[in-house]
Amino acid sequence: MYTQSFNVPDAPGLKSVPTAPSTENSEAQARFDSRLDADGKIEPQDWMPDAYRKTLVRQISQHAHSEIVGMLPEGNWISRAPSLKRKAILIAKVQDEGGHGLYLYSAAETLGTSRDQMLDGLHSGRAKYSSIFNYPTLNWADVGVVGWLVDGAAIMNQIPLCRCSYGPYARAMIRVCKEESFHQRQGFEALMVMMQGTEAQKAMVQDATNRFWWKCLAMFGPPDADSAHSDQGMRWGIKRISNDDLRQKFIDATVPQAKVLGVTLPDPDLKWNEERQHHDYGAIDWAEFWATVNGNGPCNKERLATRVKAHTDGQWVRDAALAYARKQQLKANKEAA
Ligand code: FAQ
Repeated sequence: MYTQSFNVPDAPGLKSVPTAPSTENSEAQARFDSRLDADGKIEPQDWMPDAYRKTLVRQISQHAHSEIVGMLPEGNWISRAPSLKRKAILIAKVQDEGGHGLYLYSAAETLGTSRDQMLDGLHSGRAKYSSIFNYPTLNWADVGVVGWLVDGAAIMNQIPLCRCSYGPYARAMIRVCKEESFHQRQGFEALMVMMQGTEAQKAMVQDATNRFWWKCLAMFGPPDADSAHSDQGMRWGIKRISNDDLRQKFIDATVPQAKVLGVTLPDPDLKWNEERQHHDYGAIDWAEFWATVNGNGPCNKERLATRVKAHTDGQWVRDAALAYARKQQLKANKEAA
């Protein structure tokens, strides 16, 4: 389905470095520009323009927040999974998402921000996380559809990020994509089983697909024409493929999967366009997307409240870890004296 081998060329003409280099440090800027021109990596110790650093902190921290908030809709079903096997798979998957958050927070920390600062951004509502996690998971089929479509969309977006110009982010993405690829397959397999079951089970899968399809298309971000960060992100080699192009690739890859599964994608305008060699599709409700991104989706308040409570309840763990580290340090100092 989606594997590390999924790759596509960069959008032509968009990867060149900014035409107006900063005057703050022209020699370092020239080195930075030529590294990007040569498709090389920028590492934490390298000089980089402030705006590049800020963009990375914004994107990587939002991505990390999405992973840990993304644990909540699926975590909701761990205690109600229909079998021991499904429960074990789901626990492992949710745990993987927490791990992805950790790789990503660590990658962002190399840019000079702290975990506390990033979490403060999330908990105060200043920082964004993916819109998709503000929708509820109402039945067991939703868990399968999250794996199939949400992880599927996430991989489509993340595989180009394995070639991102910032080394720590690119390397984190390689591991994340391998795990997401397993997540997507397990979701599809769980749905295949349900589609061979009773009429009621098949109806649950169709209902979950109907509710998640359009929200997954919006995960790729606003249309290119309205995407504030795309042009600069592409020039810096952070983004490699535009929001609309990734969305189109996701649709083209998912249509045949829906056929195999036996579900209908809820878009009467979805059809193959011979001339474009792509599927045409209907209009996405961007007003609903922005309302959700801006805090007014069905579960925004619940998600944030759950995260804040988990953080507050975990204070004693962080205190204990720090006390233990201090004790070990004192012991080491004594032994060295
Ligand atoms: N939701 O100018 P652009 C996952 C914001 S991980 C919320 O196009 P950009 C794993 C955007 O931040 C899913 N906000 O922005 C999993 C910006 O606002 P700002 C997360 C969105 O950065 C699976 C404004 O709109 N993946 O699912 C969204 O160039 C299952 C303008 O947009 C990543 O984060 C949205 N959908 O492109 C876990 C991947 N779209 O910051 C558990 C890395 C846009 O100015 C279970 N991120 N916005 O206030 C990216 O590739 C990019 O940041 C995009 C947005 C493509 C998301």
